[in-house]
Amino acid sequence: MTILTVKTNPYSDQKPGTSGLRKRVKAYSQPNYVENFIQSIFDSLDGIEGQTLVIGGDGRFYNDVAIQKAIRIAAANGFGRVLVGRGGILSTPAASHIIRHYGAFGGLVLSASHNPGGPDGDFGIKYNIGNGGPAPEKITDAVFERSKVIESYRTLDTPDIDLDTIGTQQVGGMAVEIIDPVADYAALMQTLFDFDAIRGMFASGFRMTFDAMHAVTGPYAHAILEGMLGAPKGTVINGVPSPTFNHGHPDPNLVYCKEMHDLLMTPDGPDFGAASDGDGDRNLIIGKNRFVTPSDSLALLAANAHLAPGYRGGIAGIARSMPTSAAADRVAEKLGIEMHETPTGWKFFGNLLDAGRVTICGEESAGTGSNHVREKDGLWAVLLWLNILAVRKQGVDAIVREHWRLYGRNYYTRHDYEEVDAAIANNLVDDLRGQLAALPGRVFEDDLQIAYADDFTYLDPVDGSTSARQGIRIGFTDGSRIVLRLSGTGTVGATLRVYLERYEAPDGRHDLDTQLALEPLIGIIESLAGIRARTGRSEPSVIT
Ligand code: G16
Repeated sequence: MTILTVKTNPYSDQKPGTSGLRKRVKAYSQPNYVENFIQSIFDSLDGIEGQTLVIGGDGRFYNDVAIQKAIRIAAANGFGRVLVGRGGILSTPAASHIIRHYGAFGGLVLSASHNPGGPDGDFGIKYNIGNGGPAPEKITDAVFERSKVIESYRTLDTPDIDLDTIGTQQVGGMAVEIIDPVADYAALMQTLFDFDAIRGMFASGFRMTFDAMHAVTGPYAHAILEGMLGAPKGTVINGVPSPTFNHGHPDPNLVYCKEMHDLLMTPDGPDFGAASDGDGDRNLIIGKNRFVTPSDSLALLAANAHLAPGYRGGIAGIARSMPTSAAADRVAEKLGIEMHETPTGWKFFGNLLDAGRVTICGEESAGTGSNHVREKDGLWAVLLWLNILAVRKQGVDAIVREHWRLYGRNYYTRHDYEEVDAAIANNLVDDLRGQLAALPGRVFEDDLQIAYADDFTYLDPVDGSTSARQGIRIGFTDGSRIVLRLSGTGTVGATLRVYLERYEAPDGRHDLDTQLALEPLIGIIESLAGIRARTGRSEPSVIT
């Protein structure tokens, strides 16, 4: 088969963000946009000849088109084998597992995560390395540099591959294996959790709703929850992946899962509600009358992980992204294990996990996971919660309250200002950065005194690399904290994120309304940064 070398012109905007290159489908549909980016990835890797590559995505609009292109370019660049999820489907954590399980060189994950899909929605491509995790900055920086000067890409002139039939086909000299997207992942879950105990809980009448949001976790949740664990049919809702997510927004938060949240707050509602996002790596956890914030969920899962067979020997350490609340730090302290604070982005956990220094990681952005893969994992979090509920024989609310009585409560919220003019957002951050040196010592209402103010720089303790300018932190003497940073996953304008946290000791008040508890901090950041005045917004677009 003749390899075609096709001339192309570089694009200047193929800089991977927090998690791969996310753009509007319209941007991805430009001539050679996909080809340029994938060729730039392959050009930035050494030793791909004859290797195995995993390809899969969340099934969103354009997935099918991009996968066919990716297969041809992989074949023309000398890969020996690609493993593709049937129908082009692989959840992000399943892709991570498949890369590790089959010893692949790496993988292409086609997803824009929780962003909306469809012709007017978003698409994304992310490269994961052989440990199953997102490529570190060293690689994503090289890909961006390459994309700015690329002059040609390699491909083959072959018909489309049938993605729907399990088995092996040949594209040029490369084998294309279409594999079951669920089986290997489900088998892994079975090794980690006490399926008998969870099955018993369902058999004794425990009721749950899992909202797959018309996205990738549908097939996984049907197979594991309703199939292997015996949850009644109908437990999984919106379980058929749709290219547009049924015209919805597959972000498992209290805005887009409001109906489920409200149901959980009623006396007749189910005992447990959960959801996952577009590509299956995020999670939402709601108990009867109790929403669990992602930061609290991380702390609770870490404190109770030993109740699941996969973690019975204890956990080595915990890592959380910088804006995530410090609730997990208190658990690590009590357990006497390592605690790490990393920049936003799952890629920063990879080295710590590979080095065996941490077992459980989590982020305020609804992501938790462990060393079983190198991505956050929505269904994993749901299954660990189920395992804990089955063993402790208590409801979510009781478990959360008990945790606060033991460790104290970190009130926490995030205010997002979406699609803000990028210049305004950048100026706002720059101006705040300019004030940082003068802030320590300043006292505000409620005796809130600033202890430190900086722009977070991360020093990776494993490979010694540093990542600067990862978000502004303003810490107070009582443990309260304000963090402000710009999102790296938005596709239009800038998204300003403000993270607010206040600590209440074990014997303090744990029943306050979160927004009220954080009101003084909301006032302080407004007075320092002037968000509302400068953006012209009277309130955040999303509060989580
Ligand atoms: C991605 C990253 C996460 C990050 C989140 C939000 O998640 O993998 O590590 O916390 O984006 O990032 P940002 O605040 O920069 O928008 P996902 O689920 O979108 O892949």
